[in-house]
Amino acid sequence: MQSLTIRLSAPRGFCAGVDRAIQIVEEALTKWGPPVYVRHEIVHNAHVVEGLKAKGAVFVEELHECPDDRPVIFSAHGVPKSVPAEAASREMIYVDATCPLVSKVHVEAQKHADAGRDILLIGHAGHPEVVGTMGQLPDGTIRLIETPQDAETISVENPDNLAFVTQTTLSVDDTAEVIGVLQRRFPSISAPHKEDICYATTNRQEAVKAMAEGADLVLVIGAENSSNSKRLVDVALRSGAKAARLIASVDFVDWCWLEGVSTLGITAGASAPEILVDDLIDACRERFDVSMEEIRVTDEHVTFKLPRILAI
Ligand code: 0CM
Ligand code: SF4
Repeated sequence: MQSLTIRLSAPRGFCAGVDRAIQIVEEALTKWGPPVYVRHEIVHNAHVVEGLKAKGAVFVEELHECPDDRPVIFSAHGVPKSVPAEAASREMIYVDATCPLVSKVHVEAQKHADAGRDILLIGHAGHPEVVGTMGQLPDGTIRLIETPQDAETISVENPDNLAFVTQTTLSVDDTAEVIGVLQRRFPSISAPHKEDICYATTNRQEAVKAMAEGADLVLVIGAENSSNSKRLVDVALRSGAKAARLIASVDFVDWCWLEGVSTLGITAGASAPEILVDDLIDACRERFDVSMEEIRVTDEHVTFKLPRILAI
C-alpha cells in the first residue's frame, strides 16, 4: 500500500458556540417535547441538522413559518432585532442560540450608535450573521465593507466619529488588510477593544497555517455555507498547501485527488462534528498505509452557559 502521512490540525471542529447551540436544541426538545422549531440551520452543517431533525426539530428559514404555540430557537449566527420582537408580539416561547461572541458584536454596534458614531461592518454580504448584526440597528445605520477596495472607496460623512465592527468568522489576514486601509484613511476610527473575529476562527486558521506548509493536499471538512470553514481552505492555499478542498464529508472525496499525495492535511470547521473527521481517516486507512501526526497550536477551554430559560 502507498504510504500516506496525515497531518491532523488542532484545534479543529466544534467551538463553544456551536456546542452550546446544539445543546440548546437538544435541551429544548427535552423540556417541551417535539416539535421544536429552529429558525435557520442551528449551525451550518447538514449532519448536525439531520441529527436534530431525527429528534424532532423542525428547521425553517423565517419566523412566519412557525406556529405561535411551539417553541422556536434562533440559530448561532444571530438574528435582526425584528425577529425576537415578532416572536414576543406573537407570545411565542423563544430561545436565542446566538453565540455569545456574536452577541458581543451586537452590543458593540449598539454602543457605537448610542455614542452617535457612524458604523462600518466588515463581513460578507448576505451571510446570516451579517444580516443579524446589521439588523440590530435601523436600516442604513450600519454600512457593509467586504473588500480592501470597499475600504478605499467608501465615503463617510464624519470621519472623526466613526467605528468598525466585524463578522466573527472572517480570514484574520484579509481582515487585517481591510482594517489597515480604514485606519490609514480614517486614523481616529474606533476599533473593537478585543478582536471581533472569534477565538475559534483564529485558532483554526493558525493551526492550518502550521499544518499546510508542504502538504500536498488539505481537506477541510465543512459546509459550503460555512464561512469559517471556507476561510480554512483560503488559509491552507496561502500557507503553502499544493491544493486544498472543502468537503461536506468523506462521501465527497474523489480518491483521484490523492494520487501522488504523500502528505495530507485534515481539518474541520467550527460547525463540523468530529465523527466526520474519524470517517475520513478510516477511509484513508482502508486505502493507504497511514501514519498520523497532530499539529496542535493551542488548547481551548472556552465554554458558554445555556440560556436561563432552559436551566429550569
Ligand atoms: O458563521 P459560519 O458560516 O462560519 O457558521 P457555522 O455554523 O459554520 O459555524 C459556527 C458559527 C457561528 C456564528
Ligand atoms: Fe461563536 Fe466563533 Fe463558534 Fe461562531 S465560530 S459560534 S462566533 S465561537
